[in-house]
Amino acid sequence: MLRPAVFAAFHDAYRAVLDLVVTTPQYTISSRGNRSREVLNVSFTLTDPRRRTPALATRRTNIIFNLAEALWYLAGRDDLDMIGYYAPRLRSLAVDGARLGGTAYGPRLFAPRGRSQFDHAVKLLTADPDSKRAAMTVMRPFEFADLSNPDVACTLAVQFLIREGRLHTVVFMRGNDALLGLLCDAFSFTFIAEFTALQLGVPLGTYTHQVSSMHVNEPDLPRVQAILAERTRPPVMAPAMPATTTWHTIQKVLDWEEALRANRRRLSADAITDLPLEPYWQQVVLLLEVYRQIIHQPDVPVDDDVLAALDRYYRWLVACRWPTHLTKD
Ligand code: 5HM
Repeated sequence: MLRPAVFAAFHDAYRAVLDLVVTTPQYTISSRGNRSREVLNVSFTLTDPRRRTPALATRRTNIIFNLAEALWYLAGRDDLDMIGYYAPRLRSLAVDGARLGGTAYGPRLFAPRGRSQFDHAVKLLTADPDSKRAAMTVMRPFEFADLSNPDVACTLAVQFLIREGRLHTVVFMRGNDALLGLLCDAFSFTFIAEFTALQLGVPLGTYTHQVSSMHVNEPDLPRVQAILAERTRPPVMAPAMPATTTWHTIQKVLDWEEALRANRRRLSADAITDLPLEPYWQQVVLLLEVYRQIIHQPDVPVDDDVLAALDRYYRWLVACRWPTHLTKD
């Protein structure tokens, strides 16, 4: 096969990759203290990149972290203040305790605003839609030279191509943890692809993910087996990002993110519907409110009205991830 395997939804690509790596690994490796099963040169194409979250109860997907990470990238940020709130485990990667290196793709892709690699890619494709040049590099030359660097970017590059009027995205990774990193990376890059298509004013095309070393760490094998054994059929949705979405929209959502993270604001289900945002983005802010309650009011169940205002699929994901924070009835 000379071309990547094709799937509609990430759910099926994810299960296929996990199955491949644990059932027929090519190698067992041990790098930086991690023993892993590995397959080289794994790639897949998604024909519907909006179906970016797997419907797997056993995976306990943190949809709020996924959204926050994509927003953190778009914001061009590298601070732990924001991303460490959603994923405390990332704190161990920050050499100075405040900023992330290779994991922070935002400064490499989206900063400075107006002159970023992303802005140049959009300009290039606007001027020359058939261009093969709109490739943004992420890993930097010599990034691995310091052997003690705990955080070397795993993504090599992100390329956009417009073909027959649709935006196709290709992501190249040197290595990917098939259980953990793959899910987060596919989420962020398909989200960024959808935002990019809107900025270019073209429909969203396919998303292709190409990885040199696809692996699962051995301690995670039981989790992977549980995921592969799952037969759940939960509600699935793939809402489209509204066509009105601009950098201004992202900034408004980021302003809410900051206020909720700092516990300076709180939102009732009614107040959410009054926000000057499309329902799609209101749902994102609502999820951030759910997380504010989980973190800042850990002893109180998440407000039932707020949960009821969530789209069914988001509510299902929240219930899988934080069952003890919901009322029992
Ligand atoms: O030794 P190495 O630098 O490859 O360890 C980092 C590991 O983090 C990668 O091999 C990969 O398993 C995981 N990772 C990922 O899957 C890391 C990042 C951060 O750039 C990522 N996806 N986005």
